[in-house]
Amino acid sequence: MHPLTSYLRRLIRHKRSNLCVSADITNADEMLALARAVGPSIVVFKTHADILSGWDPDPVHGTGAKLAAIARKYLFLVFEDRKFADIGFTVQLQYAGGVHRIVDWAHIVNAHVISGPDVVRALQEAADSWGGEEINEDVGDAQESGSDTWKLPSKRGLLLLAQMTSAGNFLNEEYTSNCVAIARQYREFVMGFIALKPLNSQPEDDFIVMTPGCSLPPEESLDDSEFVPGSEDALGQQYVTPKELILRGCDIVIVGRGICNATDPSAKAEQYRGVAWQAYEERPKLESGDDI
Ligand code: S5P
Repeated sequence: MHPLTSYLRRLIRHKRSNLCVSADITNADEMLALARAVGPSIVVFKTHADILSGWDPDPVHGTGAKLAAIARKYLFLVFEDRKFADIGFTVQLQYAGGVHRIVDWAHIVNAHVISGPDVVRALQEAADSWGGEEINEDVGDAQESGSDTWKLPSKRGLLLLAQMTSAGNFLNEEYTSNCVAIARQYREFVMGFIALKPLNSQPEDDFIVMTPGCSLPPEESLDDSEFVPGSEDALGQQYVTPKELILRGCDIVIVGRGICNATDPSAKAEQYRGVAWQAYEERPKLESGDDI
């Protein structure tokens, strides 16, 4: 099993959380404030670095280093939702270079395999060339949250986009199974998938599944910041409840606007965590190792 997958599975049980908050907001300082606010309730924090104004690129004191420090304090993994999709040479530059230097601070990234399997090999090479040492500025609240028990694996991980939530997308069954085949070739780097359901089918498969398009039914919600499950937003995003996703066997539910736009994001994250965790405890234990 990928070391970050086993780390994540332990975190899930420790924090009683299957929740990933997606920071779909557009200012770097607000993104860091959100990470602190929802930190206690989540196991993964998902970013879109390229939508943020005010990104500080300093490798030691900048936004990425601060986010990594907050992640260490509250015990969660950082997932940069970069959706790499280019030729191998280019994705290596996008992963390790530019303003964001994603590999320095994001434990997990994701990729489309539309350009073929070499995108995975290229990202793996870039991850392997990365020093393995996180440079975390001490941002005041970044005390070491744990002993060796929570020592982060020094490896980076990749999720493949095997299915999507947007209406009319082209990721059909054949594409999904090709994705799984590529993941099997690169087990030491690929942790799993963005998908709508678990995709493990062979005994040695231990891929994790993270699923967006998640929203609470209006009658259960603390406020009106989300979309109605079973319906779409104005741009084709399709929603399912956290309970249904977890009962299907998904490991992590990803929630963006339902939490980011809430009156009280930290209370809302805690509500999502509770609902998803209750479903997780109710579901029969799967063979994928989620109860190990
Ligand atoms: O198929 C997908 C894959 C992803 S990563 N559908 C998605 O919605 N996402 C991301 O999840 C999307 O980029 C956004 O950041 C988040 C969903 O946000 P929400 O506001 O709809 O919960």
